[in-house]
Amino acid sequence: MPHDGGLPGPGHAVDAGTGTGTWIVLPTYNEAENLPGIAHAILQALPAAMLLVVDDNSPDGTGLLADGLASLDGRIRVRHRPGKQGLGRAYLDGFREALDGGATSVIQMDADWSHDPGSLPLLLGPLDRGEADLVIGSRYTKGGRVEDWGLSRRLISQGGSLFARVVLGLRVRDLTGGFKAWRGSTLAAVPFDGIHAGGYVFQIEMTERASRAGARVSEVPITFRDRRVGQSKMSRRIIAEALLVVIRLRLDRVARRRRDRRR
Ligand SMILES: Nc1nc2c(ncn2[C@@H]2O[C@H](COP(=O)(O)OP(=O)(O)OP(=O)(O)O)[C@@H](O)[C@H]2O)c(=O)[nH]1
Ligand SMILES: [Mg+2]
Repeated sequence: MPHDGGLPGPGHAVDAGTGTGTWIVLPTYNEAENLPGIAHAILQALPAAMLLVVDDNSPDGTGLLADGLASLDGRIRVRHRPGKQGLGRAYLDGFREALDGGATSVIQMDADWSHDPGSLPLLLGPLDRGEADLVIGSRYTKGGRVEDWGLSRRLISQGGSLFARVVLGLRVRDLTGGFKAWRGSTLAAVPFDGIHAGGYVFQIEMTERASRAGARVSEVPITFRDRRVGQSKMSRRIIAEALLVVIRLRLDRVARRRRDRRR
């Protein structure tokens, strides 16, 4: 087994410089216009990394395009899923494959240029130096930024992060972002079962689970840009769901504590 499933520890150094042992998991749904460029930029930033595209049978042919890229470059792999099952499920599938493939660190990012491939070495830095087990590319830490967003979307995003931070008692400023670097052993220690797979909730819950398992979480500043081309999938329903699930997570935690006390 390439991953030990044990708790994170400082003894697991990774080589961040070129991305040796790093797998980047890139979920795609209708990203044909973005994929070739972003794949190229990712592997330019981390030439020794593996890039795993997880495509949900995109109607625009992103999956075929990914196969073409993979046939030209041995660092690129493609996981095809039969249909759109949401971002969270795509990530979990990709994480499993990366860990089974022996990844010592796993990066998750969007394919729409919101997450700058130029920040990849920065994201791996704290893992490499043994300072953290989960690094979050953060819009809301000192030096972090969001470009192109109007006031309402800013307020929703920042408010959502703040809400989750207070309700869950976590010390992370950007809980809803999806640009993260995981130490492989830390990711392997996070239970995937029963996780809420909806976009925002998924990001919050993964960080919550890692933190509960003892992972050291740190944030590095990023500049987040709105997607370059393609359709946004933001909706009121997703936001409402996220708020409710955060409250549920908190209640679950209280219930767990009570149960443990009774034992
Ligand atoms: N495999 C897979 N990828 C998805 C799915 N939904 C979204 N993605 C990808 O996940 C990444 C983030 O999704 P986005 O649609 O950009 O979501 P967002 O950033 O919250 O919203 P916008 O950027 O405003 O559209 C992108 O690379 C998408 O192509 C899905 O159901 N399956
Ligand atoms: Mg996006």
